[in-house]
Amino acid sequence: MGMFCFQCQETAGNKGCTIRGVCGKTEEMAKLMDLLIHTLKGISVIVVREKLEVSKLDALNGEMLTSLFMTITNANFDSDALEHQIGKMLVLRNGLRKADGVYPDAAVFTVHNREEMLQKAASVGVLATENEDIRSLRQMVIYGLKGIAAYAEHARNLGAKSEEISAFLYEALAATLDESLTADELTALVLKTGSYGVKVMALLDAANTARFGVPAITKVNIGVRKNPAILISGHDLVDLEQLLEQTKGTGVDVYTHSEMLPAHAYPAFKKYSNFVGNYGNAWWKQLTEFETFHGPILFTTNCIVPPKSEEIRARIFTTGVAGYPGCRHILPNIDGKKDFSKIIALAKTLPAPQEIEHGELLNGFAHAQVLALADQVVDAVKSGAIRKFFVMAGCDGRMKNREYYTEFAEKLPKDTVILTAGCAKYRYNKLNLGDINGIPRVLDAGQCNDSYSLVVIAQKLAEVFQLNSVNELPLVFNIAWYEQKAVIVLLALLSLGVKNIHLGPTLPGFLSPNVAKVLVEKFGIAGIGTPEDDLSRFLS
Ligand code: SF4
Ligand code: SF3
Repeated sequence: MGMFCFQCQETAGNKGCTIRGVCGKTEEMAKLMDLLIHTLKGISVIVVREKLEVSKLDALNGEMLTSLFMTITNANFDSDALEHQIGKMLVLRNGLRKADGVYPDAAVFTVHNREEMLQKAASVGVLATENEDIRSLRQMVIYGLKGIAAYAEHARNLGAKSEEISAFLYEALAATLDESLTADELTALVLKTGSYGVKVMALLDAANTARFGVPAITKVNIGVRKNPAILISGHDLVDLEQLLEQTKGTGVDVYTHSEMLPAHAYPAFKKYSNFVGNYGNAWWKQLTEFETFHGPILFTTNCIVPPKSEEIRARIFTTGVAGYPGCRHILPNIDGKKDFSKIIALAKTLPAPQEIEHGELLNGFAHAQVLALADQVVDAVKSGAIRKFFVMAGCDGRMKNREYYTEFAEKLPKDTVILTAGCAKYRYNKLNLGDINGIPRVLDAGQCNDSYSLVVIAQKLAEVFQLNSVNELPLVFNIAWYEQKAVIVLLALLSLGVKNIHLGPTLPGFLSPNVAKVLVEKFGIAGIGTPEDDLSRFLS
């Protein structure tokens, strides 16, 4: 078998991509990612075994996050960048080892070039773990760690570092090489991973709001103006801030795409008169939306879709962990500043975006804003005006079966409210579902990491209604997943004791039948059916 990857919801046949990723990942990239993860495990074993002080490993802590984040679905398609990162991590790893230490393969193997890397990778991938249940649990931990790393990297870019989270990354990665761990112990580690998911989302939430202010209800324009423009995608708000600073007064407008939409709700970005609005929809629509946008596109993180034409590739720039061969990559200076002048210069030579829709979207219902409306919300629940809340957070994707989420939202009775976060929202955020006594029926908390806000809101409601847990609220979790950040959001919810989560459009291919059974029996996890059947079940 050339490659094996089953980390995302679109994995081939819901079993695994073995020839080429449905996402566009090549066998070479898949193997380099396997080797990178193997290297990180080796580093982690050394850190844990030698009891190295994580507080003294700042540069390594950062590179661990970057490495994990680079392997998230649709973040980096550049084999050169992956090879470079493996080389960097091997140098760091070798500097940590004790001369007389006895270590596992991951901590000692050597490779000198890409060919040797690919050879080595063939024996260290996902399938190297033969027992399918242990494999499933180990991978669930690793995918959760990738999600944690993504959020921790964004927080780190804002100066918010957590040694506690880094220490857990080392502990958990090392544990995935520990042959003595039983399935029960690994299941406990999966839940512990989830608890660190809560911590990292809280860390990022605090870092974002400390720097950019508390998100407030905001109407976001979805039409266009007549100026040349840059489209910014991904999740990194520091990159957005630098782009807005550098474009102000240049005559070049800035629009958000996909997961960058929630940026409009932060007070810090409202002062930029060239920050026009959001263009388009979820990540996978980029294939057509980048054509009509006309201007350059900056990817700050996942999700990249391999561009259809050379013309579009020439307009795509990447930064941070994102990468695509042939697209220009922007590195930070030593002080973290990025020079976006090439993007701005290119924008000036290109036509303004073509309008594909017009109107406004309502945004900014993160926890502080919703809690400010708490009295109104509680009254609406008490009077029966709101019968039920549906948490429909997570990811969108290109598969046809995701039409379920649009239909589901359309069919929801008018006395129900959707709480959303992540790019899943694009399946229903333009449906004009109306409001209940002034409370919009779609409350959008922000990016996928802002699922944390939904947890805070749910916990607050449970407190107000004097309930023992959020499971007693009139609240249904109907989550859509695609990549590994959604995995950590799911694990975070499980670690908080949330039960009966519905996960779709398909259950993860990385769940072995036994592991799936545990999730069903212990946590009431279930898939989805038809919108009609599910609605009657949820509302009964
Ligand atoms: Fe396949 Fe998803 Fe892995 Fe891409 S990330 S290779 S689509 S499982
Ligand atoms: Fe979306 Fe990629 Fe997951 Fe951040 S942008 S939620 S898929």
